[in-house]
Amino acid sequence: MTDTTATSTPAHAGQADPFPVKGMDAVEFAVGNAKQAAHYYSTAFGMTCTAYRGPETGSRETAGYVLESGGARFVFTSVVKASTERGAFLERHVAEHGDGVVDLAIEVPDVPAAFAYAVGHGATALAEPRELRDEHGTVVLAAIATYGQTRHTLVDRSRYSGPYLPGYQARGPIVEPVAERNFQAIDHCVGNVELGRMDEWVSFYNRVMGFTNMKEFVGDDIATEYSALMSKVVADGTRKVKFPLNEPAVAKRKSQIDEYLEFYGGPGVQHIALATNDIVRTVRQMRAAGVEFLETPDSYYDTLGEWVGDTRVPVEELRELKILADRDEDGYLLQIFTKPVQDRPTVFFEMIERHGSMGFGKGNFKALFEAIEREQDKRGNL
Ligand code: TYF
Ligand code: FE
Repeated sequence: MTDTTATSTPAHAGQADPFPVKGMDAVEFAVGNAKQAAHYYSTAFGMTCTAYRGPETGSRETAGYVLESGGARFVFTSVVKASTERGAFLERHVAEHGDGVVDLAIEVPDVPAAFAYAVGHGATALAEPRELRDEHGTVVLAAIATYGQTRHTLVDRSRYSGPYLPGYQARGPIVEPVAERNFQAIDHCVGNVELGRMDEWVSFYNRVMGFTNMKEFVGDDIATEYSALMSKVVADGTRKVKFPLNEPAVAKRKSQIDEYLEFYGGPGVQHIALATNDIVRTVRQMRAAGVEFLETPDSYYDTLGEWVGDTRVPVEELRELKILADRDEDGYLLQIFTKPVQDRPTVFFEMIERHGSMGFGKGNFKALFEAIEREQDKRGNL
């Protein structure tokens, strides 16, 4: 965790950003049963279903549910009856990986320009720029490949006022919405890649999207001691889109990243971090709804005050809810991690409340990785 390339300031200060982005557009999951996933993310995560497509709306191949919480948008897609390449791909994706992320869609101001830049710098094109129209206007889409079977759709919805995309119809919530939303934005999306491949994927984002490295990373020293992973973070010039990338490290025990790669069947999205402005209320609400979070030992809280100092939330309340805290030169953050949200030990979520800190909680890596290792041990993974 040595700081070499400190870049908290916008990366392209004074220069034109080579790949301007507006933010994350959506995270799309391919799942075995989108109807039930939509219900879980409504009841357990407090998200609101806003749009749907399926056989009833003329989509014979797939059913898709759009769920929102503030500016965070998830889409859950299941195959009803495969009839195209995409349907067959989604069916295979679920068979091979279980429920998982197929698309980290990014909103950009100019899709043809972004696509041309990415492909011109070596990205694999998955879908050429195309316009989709309905009575709500026009959306422009294109797609490029990233790690594993994951892709980045590039979206321009500046001339569109519909609920999501042409083909989706607005619909009401599945359950009575929570009084106050649990989170309002996607903070970062983390990818797990194979041993020795992390730097290639960091270069991919540097080259293809002009993303630059953030200063926080897990290097060799930490990797072998306890984390069993290496990690670097790339982000766009405005730091709205942040993609940490992990690879397994050879350490004392089986890496949590190796476990992921084995059970997911290859590289893919490991966790999605969701920004909340009241992590206490969020965690109370999600725990009450049955969401399981990683445990943190009491000893963590016995010394927390000494190095983190005062935070908005008293240490005793952090201890009660097992929320972690970290501080750096810019401020502090509060964070907590769910256990995997499917039977495979693969995708999980993080809730994060930032107060100035642009970091990822490196002061917590030891406590966090020990908590993950206790879960690995329960699964017989020693
Ligand atoms: O996104 C991050 O970097 C933090 C820390 O397996 C982290 O959330 C890194 C690796 C991991 C779990 C959390
Ligand atoms: Fe994270």
